[in-house]
Amino acid sequence: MSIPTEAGHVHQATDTHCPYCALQCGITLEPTPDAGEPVKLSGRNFETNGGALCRKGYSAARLLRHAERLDTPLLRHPDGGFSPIGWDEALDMVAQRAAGIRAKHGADAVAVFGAGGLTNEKAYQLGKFARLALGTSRIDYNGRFCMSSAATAGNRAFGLDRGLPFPLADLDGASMILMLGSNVADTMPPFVRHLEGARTSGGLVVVDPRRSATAELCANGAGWHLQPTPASDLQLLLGLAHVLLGESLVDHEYLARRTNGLGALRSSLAQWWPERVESATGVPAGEIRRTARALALAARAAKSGGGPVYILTGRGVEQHANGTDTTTAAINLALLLGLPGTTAGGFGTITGQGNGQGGREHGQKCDQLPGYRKITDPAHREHVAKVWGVAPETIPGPGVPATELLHTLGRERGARMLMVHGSNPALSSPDASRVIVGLRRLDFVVVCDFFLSETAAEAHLVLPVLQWAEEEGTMTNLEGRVLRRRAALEAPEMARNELWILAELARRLDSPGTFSPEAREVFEELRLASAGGLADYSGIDWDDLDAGAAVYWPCSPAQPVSREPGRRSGTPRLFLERFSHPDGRAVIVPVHHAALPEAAHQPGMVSLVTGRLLEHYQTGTQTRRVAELHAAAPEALLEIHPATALAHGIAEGQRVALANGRGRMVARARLTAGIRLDTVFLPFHFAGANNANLLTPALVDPLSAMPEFKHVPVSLYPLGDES
Ligand SMILES: Nc1nc2c(c(=O)[nH]1)N[C@H]1C(S)=C(S)[C@@H](COP(=O)(O)OP(=O)(O)OC[C@H]3O[C@@H](n4cnc5c(=O)[nH]c(N)nc54)[C@H](O)[C@@H]3O)O[C@H]1N2
Ligand SMILES: Nc1nc2c(c(=O)[nH]1)N[C@H]1C(S)=C(S)[C@@H](COP(=O)(O)OP(=O)(O)OC[C@H]3O[C@@H](n4cnc5c(=O)[nH]c(N)nc54)[C@H](O)[C@@H]3O)O[C@H]1N2
Ligand code: SF4
Ligand SMILES: [Mo]
Repeated sequence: MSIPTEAGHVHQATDTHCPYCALQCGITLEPTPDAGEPVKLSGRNFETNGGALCRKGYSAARLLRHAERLDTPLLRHPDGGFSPIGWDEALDMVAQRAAGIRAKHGADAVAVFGAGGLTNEKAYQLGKFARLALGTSRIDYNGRFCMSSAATAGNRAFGLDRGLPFPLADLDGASMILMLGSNVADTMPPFVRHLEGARTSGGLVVVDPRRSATAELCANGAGWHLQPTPASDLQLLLGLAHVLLGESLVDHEYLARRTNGLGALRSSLAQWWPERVESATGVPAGEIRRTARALALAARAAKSGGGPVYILTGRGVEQHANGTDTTTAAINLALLLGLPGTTAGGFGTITGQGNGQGGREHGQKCDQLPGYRKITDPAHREHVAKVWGVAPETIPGPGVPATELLHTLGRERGARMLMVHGSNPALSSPDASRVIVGLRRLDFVVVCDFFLSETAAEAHLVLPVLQWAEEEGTMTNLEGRVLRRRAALEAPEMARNELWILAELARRLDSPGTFSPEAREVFEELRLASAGGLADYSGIDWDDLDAGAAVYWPCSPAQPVSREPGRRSGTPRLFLERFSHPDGRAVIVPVHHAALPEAAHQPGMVSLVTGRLLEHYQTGTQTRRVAELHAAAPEALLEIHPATALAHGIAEGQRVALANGRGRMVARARLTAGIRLDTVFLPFHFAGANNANLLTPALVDPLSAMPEFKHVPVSLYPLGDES
């Protein structure tokens, strides 16, 4: 797009998608007769949302002309505080600082942090910019905190990671759905319509230590709720698999034909009989048997024409220091039932951020190049180098994953300069105070954002970028379907398109390769770079997407795309003939329970689990600025069982300090009998003393580098109102 010159208004209705989560609900933006709000936003009948929106999506347009919107580059002065500067000066400064720090400390002294909310084009361009313009290996992104363990498990089992390997609407007719650690009723409300089939059949089973809004959907015979102790899902899943094998309820024919590894799994399950699992998880042995038998019965019925059976995971089971193995145990269960890659059901993981799927394919991950290629594979490097017009040696090797990148900032082995695009790690990282200290030690921090996030507030330079309704691009939703994000109005005069910012910086840094400021041109290059890769976009045409074609990756030029409404193109359903490992088989990886290093509680401690509220998105940079959302959820509330509260001398509404070896935060008690006695819950949407990540450890999963966000031992201290 061209650089906007004046803040303008939309002149016609524009079909686009919600800026927030991976459901990517369809919306329409129309001109408003009164100038109070820049556009009128309404739900559009799109396959994932059927016209419905949640409160966040519905109010998203209120942020487009928000009073606190950043509208000029801001430079910090030595005494704190920011003053406006011009774009040329700002970009010259970034290039000079990057070049200077690189010359002095080496290319890896400059680090880049990206995000799963960026369009495919921005994610692609950011990875290319880091490798070519900065020459650094140090790029990673917030998806490490989100989808990394599920992605690692999917790659290991199936040879390919696409969150849902089938269209979401396939769930509609399900007879049974096992939902592990996902609270879609709050995190993706329009998703709930796709659970109706399973609920009608009495087959919705939700696994969550809390009686979440999603667990509530199991009431009145719609299914049942299993309430394990936090971080014990691995044992629960081993127990379910134990029952299937012990009672000969597995699909032997499928296992023989489509999988490897059953033998090793057998011995790994031997010790996990239901009574033992009950003592590890708190889930009654009878419930474990009932669930395993119901799954087997439903899977068998599905193969003779009954409704399909799905196993789905969310962050509750994935964001653990054993997240990859726990997700693997869920995949193993689905394989034992003979579901993945069939029309009788399957396994899926529910992607979180708006472009959490595309954001993990195009090369902003430290070990990855576009098209889901590996940065360590010589053939992969050669392909991408050719598209970029450079020698393969020009592309640096693998960098370090997010937690390591952020926790070494300004330290001996760490970066001296950081560029942040689309994330607020000062709030969202584990052990966040360590990140804030690191940011303050850096020689130079540049944050691109449209609000002064807590991370931007720590920057030397803040660059104002466009919001979703002002930019063109593509996004890939939770189903692997590629969508068009469309500009409906002009941006504030001094805000800039991030593609343009990266292109301007690359030019100033004399980067090899070309950097276009136009989304469509970047998309055309992304197609070439991804061609032949696992996430192949080469057959996806921008004009087809514009015309509303439903295209799912992989899509090569050999797969013609249809624009006919209701027709799906590319690969809506993966694995129907073969899995993506060379022999076409899925791999059953036996996984084992090991006590987590932090699991040992001291007397009086409880398990803190963290997660989300309906009203707020992530660190709340955006939703805390929407008046009605702020009014509905103004501060961090601590969900605690009345009996646990009583034991700690905590009353409803009282302020409580939560503390452990890393830090201390404060929240107001909200008593609820829906949570386990040994567990408390906090959202991570709030800042300052309300930040839940002051308590989370930098403990990461050895396979995926996913941090332990969902199980933290803490002590509780009731506070007086003034303390
Ligand atoms: N309103 C809202 N919606 C969002 C977002 C948001 O910030 N706000 N963010 C988006 C993003 S990026 C993501 S990743 C998704 C996340 O979507 P979800 O995965 O649905 O969200 P969470 O609330 O993080 O976790 C889900 C559930 O896991 C449970 N849980 C915690 N620990 C455990 C455990 O050890 N075992 C089990 N079985 N369950 C556990 C929690 O109690 C919680 O109810 O939401 C997306 N949608
Ligand atoms: N304790 C705990 N911590 C967690 C989690 C948890 O469950 N518990 N969940 C983790 C998960 S799943 C995730 S995804 C992360 C999310 O946490 P973050 O990565 O911090 O994500 P956001 O809060 O969405 O921050 C995005 C920022 O980028 C800005 N922004 C939005 N779009 C763009 C854009 O296109 N370009 C630029 N430059 N800026 C943009 C927004 O204004 C905002 O300031 O948090 C993780 N942290
Ligand atoms: S569910 Fe997700 S995509 Fe849909 S309106 Fe809400 S935040 Fe937006
Ligand atoms: Mo996420």
